[in-house]
Amino acid sequence: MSRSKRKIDHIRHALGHERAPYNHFDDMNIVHQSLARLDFNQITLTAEAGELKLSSPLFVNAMTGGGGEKTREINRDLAIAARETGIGMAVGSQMSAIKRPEERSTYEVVREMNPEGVVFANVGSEASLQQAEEAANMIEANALQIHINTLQELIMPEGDRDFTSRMSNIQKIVNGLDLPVVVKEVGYGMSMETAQTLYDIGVRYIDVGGRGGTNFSRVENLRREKPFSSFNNWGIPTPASILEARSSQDLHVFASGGIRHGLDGAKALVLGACGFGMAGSLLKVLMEEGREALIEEIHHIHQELKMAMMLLNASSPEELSGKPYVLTGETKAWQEQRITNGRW
Ligand code: FMN
Repeated sequence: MSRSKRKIDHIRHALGHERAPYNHFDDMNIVHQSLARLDFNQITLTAEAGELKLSSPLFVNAMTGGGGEKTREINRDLAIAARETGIGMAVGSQMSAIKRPEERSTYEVVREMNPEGVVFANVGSEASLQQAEEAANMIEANALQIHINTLQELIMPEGDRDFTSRMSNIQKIVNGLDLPVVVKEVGYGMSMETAQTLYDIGVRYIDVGGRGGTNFSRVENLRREKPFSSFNNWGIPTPASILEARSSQDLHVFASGGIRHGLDGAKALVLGACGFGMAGSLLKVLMEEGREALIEEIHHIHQELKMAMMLLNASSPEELSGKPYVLTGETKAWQEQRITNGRW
């Protein structure tokens, strides 16, 4: 199957696959505080993630490009929505444009539509430093994401099987690229061991990309004649993964995977994330209701986030970090069995 046909298939299956009604963010209750003392209109959403200055902790996470005109239109609309709402945006893997220059415009449109915005480039961990530089230059990126997606590759019949160069590739990019480099999962989450190993090779930004939203085991299984359904629930749920990553070294942790609304985003920030990405749910709004509806949805998410901040007396996203919460269910079990040296 061609790479561009695969991109379109991914979009169709990512939007179509069944999502569990339960999400691990439902295991987390932020403790309500009755004595609000802020002025709603003074609450700021500006956030800092290491060297990155963001006008909101929310960003559109990596999705597409490289699938011809359809993916160019999607990236154009996502970029316009990001510009109109002041949020960051990551493009999908640019390996296709590195291999086939005629696909470059499907990514370049993002910078054309949003000249001042924060934009993340995206490559796989098979990329060389030179390819990472090419991806970043293609869209004048402010940062680069390197995605790691081992299980997705294993389920994909045409997927990679040899990851022996992964660590050295990541290390070369982190050392050689003059931009923040975010290593990200795609829906399987990152453990404290993974976070520690990445820290040890110089990585300072990760996106935990946890389980709970778009499920690439399901997406790839829908494309297989004989699916590996036993792996459909593999992975670390996003809230548990934030706790795992934050219990380790001093990393800037972005949260993503199954964030449905501003309250889930606020919970991720309470757990110590410095920002949160949303992919599948934003794409669904764009594809089903159009660009204006997506802009309205992002404003709504910002309102929800500010409401949570108001309730917790947090005048900036950073101040949400460490606010009291109670965990139940499976997430409590993760915390009890895994977070032995946690800070929260
Ligand atoms: N992540 C990447 O790092 N690179 C990709 O090229 C990429 N392609 C994706 C394509 C689609 C259609 C979707 C829905 C997601 C893709 N992702 C990719 C993963 C997302 O960035 C994100 O990590 C994952 O979907 C979990 O977030 P969500 O539950 O909000 O969708």
